[in-house]
Amino acid sequence: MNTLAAIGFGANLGSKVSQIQAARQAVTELPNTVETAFSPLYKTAPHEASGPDYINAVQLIETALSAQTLLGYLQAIELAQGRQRSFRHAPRTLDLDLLLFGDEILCSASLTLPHPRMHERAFVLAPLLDVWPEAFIPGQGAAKELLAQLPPQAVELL
Ligand code: PH2
Ligand code: MG
Ligand code: MG
Repeated sequence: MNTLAAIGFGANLGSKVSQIQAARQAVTELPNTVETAFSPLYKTAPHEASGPDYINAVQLIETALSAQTLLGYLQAIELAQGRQRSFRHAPRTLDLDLLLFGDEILCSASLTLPHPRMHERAFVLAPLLDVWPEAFIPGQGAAKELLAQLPPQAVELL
């Protein structure tokens, strides 16, 4: 059975746009997975983090993979594109976050669904709404209303 999943893309080191494009292609090539939408790219100020501006985007996929298997693939793509894990929220060449996996709510050692901070992040909600205006975050509410309630964050179309 296929599940509709949302993946957040971020990069603030290196060739940010080409890294996001390469990662998009890599996700599209995962087994039993098809892309259904890819948002415009956004230039965003680091949120609760330091370093250069980010490029952010959101991809929707339909997949027959499990959430845990998909997460493993996303982490492998991050590593293949030079991701290093030095400290929390450190600048990175590529960050792929599993945001939503159907309407699953999950809290395991390796994966929390929905992504635990997505509802506070304009750099996630704005591109998510571009591709899915009715997006609903289980346990939080409608993405549109959540974005409207956030304090201003520097998020602009690239
Ligand atoms: N990711 C973070 C922390 N802060 N800020 C922006 N603008 N974009 C990000 O992708 C981002 C962030 C941790 O993953
Ligand atoms: Mg992240
Ligand atoms: Mg991440």
